[in-house]
Amino acid sequence: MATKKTPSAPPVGASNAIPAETHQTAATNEPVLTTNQGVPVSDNQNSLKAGERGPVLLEDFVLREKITHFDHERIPERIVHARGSGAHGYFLPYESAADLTKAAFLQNPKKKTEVFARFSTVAGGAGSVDLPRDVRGFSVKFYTEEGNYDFVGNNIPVFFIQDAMKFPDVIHAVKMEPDRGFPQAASAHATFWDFISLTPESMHMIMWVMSDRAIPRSLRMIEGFGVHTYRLINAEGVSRFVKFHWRPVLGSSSVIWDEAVKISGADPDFHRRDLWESIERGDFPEWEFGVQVIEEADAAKLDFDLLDPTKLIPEEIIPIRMLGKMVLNRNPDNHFAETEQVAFCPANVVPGIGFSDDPLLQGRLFSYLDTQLSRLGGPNFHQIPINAPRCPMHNFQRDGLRQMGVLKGRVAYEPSQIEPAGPRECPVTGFRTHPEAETGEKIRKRAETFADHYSQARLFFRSMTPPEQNHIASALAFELAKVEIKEIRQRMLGHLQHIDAALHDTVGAALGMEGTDIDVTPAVKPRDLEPSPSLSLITKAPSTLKGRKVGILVTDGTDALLLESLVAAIRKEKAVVGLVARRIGGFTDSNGSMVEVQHALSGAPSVLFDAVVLLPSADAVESLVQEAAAVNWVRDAYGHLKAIGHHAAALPLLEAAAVTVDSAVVDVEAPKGIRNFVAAAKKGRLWEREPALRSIG
Ligand code: HDD
Repeated sequence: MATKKTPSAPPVGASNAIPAETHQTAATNEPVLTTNQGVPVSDNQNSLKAGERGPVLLEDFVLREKITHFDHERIPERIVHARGSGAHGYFLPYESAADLTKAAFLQNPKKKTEVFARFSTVAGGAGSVDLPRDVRGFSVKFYTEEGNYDFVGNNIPVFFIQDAMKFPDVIHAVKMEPDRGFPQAASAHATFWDFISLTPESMHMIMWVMSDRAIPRSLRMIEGFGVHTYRLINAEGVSRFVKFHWRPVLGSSSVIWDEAVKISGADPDFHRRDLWESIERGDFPEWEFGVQVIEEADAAKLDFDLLDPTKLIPEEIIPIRMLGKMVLNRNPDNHFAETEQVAFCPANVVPGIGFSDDPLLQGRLFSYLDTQLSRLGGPNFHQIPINAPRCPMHNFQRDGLRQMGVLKGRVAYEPSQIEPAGPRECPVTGFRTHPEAETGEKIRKRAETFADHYSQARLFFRSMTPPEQNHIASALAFELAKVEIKEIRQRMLGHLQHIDAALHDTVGAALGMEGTDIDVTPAVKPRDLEPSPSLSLITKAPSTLKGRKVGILVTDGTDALLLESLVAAIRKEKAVVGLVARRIGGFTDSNGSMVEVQHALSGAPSVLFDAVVLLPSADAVESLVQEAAAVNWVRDAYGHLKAIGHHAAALPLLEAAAVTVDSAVVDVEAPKGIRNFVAAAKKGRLWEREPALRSIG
């Protein structure tokens, strides 16, 4: 039988091709960017808005097509924020916030609202590690009596870009490079810095992402920010602008980069495990929820545009008013059903909360529901238990993929004579958009008021303590050293010059590229703003061991009494003790009792603890000195600036690890030794130790 020849399909885009000349830029002969319909695009930087500071228009088919395509690029994992950890809990207001908002869940200090929170990294896949250098997502679904309100923010108060039109670009740049499929969960590669170095508006966020904020100690210790300006509207219809904040009650701490690298290997689930275990043991994470309030009439007095998501308002200028507290007190029953299938959406608001015209927010209002249609398999994902409102829900939407309800009746519309008693709109309790006057041309244009890209980057850097500044410089040197294209590094040095001359010089020297900058001309001359000490984690670090973990290295013959006193003192501070021995089976203490331990030395490097104590017996210490894992345990704790408690028998181990005794290396057998160790551990890290141990670059 003769084989039938299948005609080959025409190449995509070949048939009816528009003449080539309309698809080449006049200036450089590059191919013209088009939509998926082949329509040439005039502006790939700005959404279509009603006036340059106005809201984005639904008519913007270029934006909608670009975002729709992006939203559906990964199935079924989230295109961003794929790796997340979640927990259930509740929110309780401190007092009525009726002066600010009519939102029901913010009225009554006796009324708890159920919540589900999810924390995430942005760039990595669902199976990636917990501690890459990255932004953390901070999402909270409030199941209020007026429907679901979703807070969908980050642990950093500003963003890389000013317009949602650029979101697919920045995410494509940071994700693994499409041809080679690496690197996973890392911004230290050429495509990310290529995009960033050509996007001056990202410089403020870059300072944050290169700071220790991007490597948090625990999800229980991250701050949360709404990033955009939102509105709160009270019962009288008065609208005020707000910036939303979450503050962890435990205080904020970070790890340092060398720890992050080692933790990623020792425990890739470091954050997820920590959140899970703390809830299991009844040590419930808590956050305060607050707002910075800006009267509409005062918005113009700020020295930047409130609609620009690359800017923050220092707390020294507008303090945060705390509205209430969230407590996470229950782990999910099933990770997939809850943490994976939960769908957050910034468009899910309740009466009393409203949006601003921030063009990044406006794009987000479209993107989330759209992406969830494919991730969660159709338009009925609001019926999945974790997404379903806890209050009654009635409407005429019917059918569709994965419809779980058996909805009765003949009428699925209104008005209706057949079924006059169906659900009907209610002008009194129904959601109303704050009536804001909008004027202006339909236009793709970035407002002039968005043009200052360096002043707040400089403000952030100059608000840091010296160790924090050094870490930013080291992070930049680390990341840029991984960029093989010299011009990208040179252009970044050009930007750093406008942020801080010392930072620029330090990074330039660390890269060995002094004097090679590619000059960058700022659109607006950077200004010197008043530093904001509240932006520094070190400045506001609480003195506490609460929620932290102390590792105690034990061996056969460890002094039982000393161990008991130490454990009691540490637990009194509401910290967790982890006993580490060579074998997981346990050890025999000085009383001859067999004691269980939680960790084997080989699997529990000291990076997993916030402070350590060395309690080997005199007989066992020599064998530890021969053991790299034990020596590294001590050396790393010292290098990571932690408090180290010890007794006389441990001195050979301190010596083998080249530890120089300082105020955080404490003999726990000395008078008040345990108390002194606890005091040193409560300080977190001994920053004064760092300059002798680590240089930049
Ligand atoms: Fe987004 C997920 C936070 C800009 C589009 N985003 C997502 C999540 C968080 C944020 C926390 C994870 C939610 C979860 O746990 O399920 N995103 C932000 C913040 C932004 C931001 C704070 C800037 C201020 N995002 C942003 C833009 C767009 C998106 C500009 C698109 C126009 N984001 C998405 C998305 C995701 C998402 C593609 C992926 C998975 C999902 O929504 O459900 O729609």
